[in-house]
Amino acid sequence: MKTKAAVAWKAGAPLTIETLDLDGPRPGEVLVEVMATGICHTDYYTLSGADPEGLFPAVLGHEGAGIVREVGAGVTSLKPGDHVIPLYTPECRQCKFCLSRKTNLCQAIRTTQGRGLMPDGTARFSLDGKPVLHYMGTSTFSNFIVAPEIAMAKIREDAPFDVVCYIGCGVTTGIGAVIFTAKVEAGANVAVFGLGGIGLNVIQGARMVGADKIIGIDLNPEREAMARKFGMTHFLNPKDHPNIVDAIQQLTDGGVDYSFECIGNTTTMRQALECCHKGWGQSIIIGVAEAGKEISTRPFQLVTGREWKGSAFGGARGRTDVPKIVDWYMDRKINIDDLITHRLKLEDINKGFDLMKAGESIRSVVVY
Ligand code: NAD
Ligand code: AHE
Ligand code: ZN
Repeated sequence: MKTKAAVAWKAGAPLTIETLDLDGPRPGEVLVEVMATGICHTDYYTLSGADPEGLFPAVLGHEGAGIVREVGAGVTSLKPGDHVIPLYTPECRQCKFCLSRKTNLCQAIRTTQGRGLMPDGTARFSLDGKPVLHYMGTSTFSNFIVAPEIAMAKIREDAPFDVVCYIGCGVTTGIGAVIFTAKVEAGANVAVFGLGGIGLNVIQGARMVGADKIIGIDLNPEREAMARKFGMTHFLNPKDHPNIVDAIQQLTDGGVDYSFECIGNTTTMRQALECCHKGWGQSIIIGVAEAGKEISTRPFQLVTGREWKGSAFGGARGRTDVPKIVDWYMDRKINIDDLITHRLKLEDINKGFDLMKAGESIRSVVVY
């Protein structure tokens, strides 16, 4: 079949809208009509050329929601008509990682996914007979996609696609990092570095679990009002507080119990660790840093009890947890609506990247 898609031809170049050929689902795979997709900073990161795994030409996008249109042989958990959120972190429930119960990082298809291919080592997209690669196993900047059954969370049918697509990455990553990775407890003090599409969800997660002080840090003063609406109690702009670690320690009698880095900058990663309370503070890295960047700190920071952790997809097990997060939205336990600042047509997708770079959007959503 044919599908309309925004194609990334090379690093740094705008996406172009193409009509691609799409092969149907093979055993264990499903064909999904993507109804809406968010634009995450990680899409920009890969498009910029900073991603060591970035491959071109490819169809980017990993924050979608849609409807199953066809299933391949052997698919048992999905049928045509099911509403789904594609998962860049699948959940096979069989691999060593899934069975460990210690991580959400299912590795069943990670190798081929990182090479822009389906599990059988081939691409389903092509143009003029030449393959166009998949991205993160999802490629939601295409109106139709093929992906493995284990990489689809089945969701309720009354959930609006143009909102819950954001649960495919940003909402789950932010809230999940608080509740699944850090397991923040009521009364804890929290610092959130970066108040964009991820950081604001960390803030709403921290408020959900009853955190005490929720300190937001961002260079963009425009982020303060939205962050306060989502539960931030204190705002610090590094332009006004050159020693941000000291400013956070002063606000919290020695440091926060938990910090979250939601920028992807190795300098703020270090600050996020060092603003944690001696003896027990934990810092969670969510931001994705560009190729070649490394983190550093004095080992004494760890010797004296601070812990450095990372979180991918909020530590969520997609097929299990994503449908629950959709329920939280439908039950009005979480607010997603206010974070979706722009809705665009696929033809205008490059504008979505421009808005992100200019700090003018929280989330732009492409509606097919
Ligand atoms: P975003 O562009 O919406 O937000 C980034 C925010 O950081 C902006 O508000 C910006 O003003 C602020 N910022 C930038 N530099 C800063 C600095 N030096 N000090 C203070 N604030 C600064 O991005 P997003 O979609 O929220 O993504 C944030 C990061 O999280 C990215 O690196 C993205 O790749 C990553 N990410 C990781 C996961 C994961 O699973 N680990 C999932 C999604 C996104
Ligand atoms: N290819 C990148 C890795 C980027 C990365 O860490 N991705 C996150 C999700 S970001 C979503 O917006 C992730 O899930 N990582 C775990 C994994 O297995 O990729 C690089 O830097 O190499
Ligand atoms: Zn993302």
